[in-house]
Amino acid sequence: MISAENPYTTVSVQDLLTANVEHSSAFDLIGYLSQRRDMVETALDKAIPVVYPEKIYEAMRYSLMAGGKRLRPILCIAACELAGGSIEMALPTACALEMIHTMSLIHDDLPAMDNDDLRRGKPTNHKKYGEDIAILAGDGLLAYAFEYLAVHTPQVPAERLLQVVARLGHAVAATGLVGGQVVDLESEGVGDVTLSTLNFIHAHKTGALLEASVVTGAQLAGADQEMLERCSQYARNIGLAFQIIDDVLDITATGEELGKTAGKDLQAQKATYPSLWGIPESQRQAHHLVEQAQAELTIYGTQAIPLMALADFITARKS
Ligand code: GRG
Repeated sequence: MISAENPYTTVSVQDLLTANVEHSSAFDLIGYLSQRRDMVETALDKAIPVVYPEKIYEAMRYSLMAGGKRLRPILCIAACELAGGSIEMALPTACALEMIHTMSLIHDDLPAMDNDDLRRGKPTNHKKYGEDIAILAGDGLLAYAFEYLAVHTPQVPAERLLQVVARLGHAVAATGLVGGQVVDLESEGVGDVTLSTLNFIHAHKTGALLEASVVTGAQLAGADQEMLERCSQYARNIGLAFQIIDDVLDITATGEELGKTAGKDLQAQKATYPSLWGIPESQRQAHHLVEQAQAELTIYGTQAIPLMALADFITARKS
């Protein structure tokens, strides 16, 4: 949906039209993203109703339903379809990924972490509900994500579902988001952060959940080892490209476009890809990573077009 209500969370038509879509010239990326996003929003809305104690459910929904590109769920569904699975079997995991991602944004914005006031175009969760409730809203979303996919996934054998649960846990734990965040916090204000430390931070903080999104989608459909490895490599490349573009946008985009405070990295003296390479080289590296990601999937022909187009979207996005 190209919504006027929440400009921070929509996919800009112009971005998509100017994207490099050579792999998908006949593919309606705008329609695809908008249809998938609506589907995910509807499922998320139903997943967490407001019951007693209302305050915590309202706080969880406040951030979860504030929009966002819904990139992780869309990647999960696309990978499941690539591997021959259905949208229905991927949707609960897709929603769980968005719950986990939203949880990480709530905690990342806390005063003890990035201390931010604005997210997805709205006051951050702790600004609206207080730190205590924001921490609990994150905890509630994280725990419920696992319950939700375990209880609601149809047509998937239990042992496959167990692999998905393990993969997600690995992406969130100290082996993933948590580990990346710790090194990020330790690196703040440190003048000489190396490229390998920067890569570690982002492969874990941002890349792990993006990779899990694609890999769990393929796992749900019972993909073979070669496809899982190709999906993994595709996702590692788009994950890094995504973060490089995120760093560039922190400098070039406005707070209104981003829906969060712009220029935060410079202000916090954070090491970023543009600080190491400059903006033009960062953009070139991101494009190269997207091409490498797409090359992993060319053997799947037209079946891979949505994932190819999603990779293009990552470098073309403006928010
Ligand atoms: C997971 C237990 C647990 C703790 C969290 C706070 C933390 C540990 C990790 C931080 C993870 C984080 C916030 C990484 C940044 C990832 C990133 C680039 C977010 C922006 O993603 P978009 O652009 O956002 O997809 P939208 O709003 O579109 O969904």
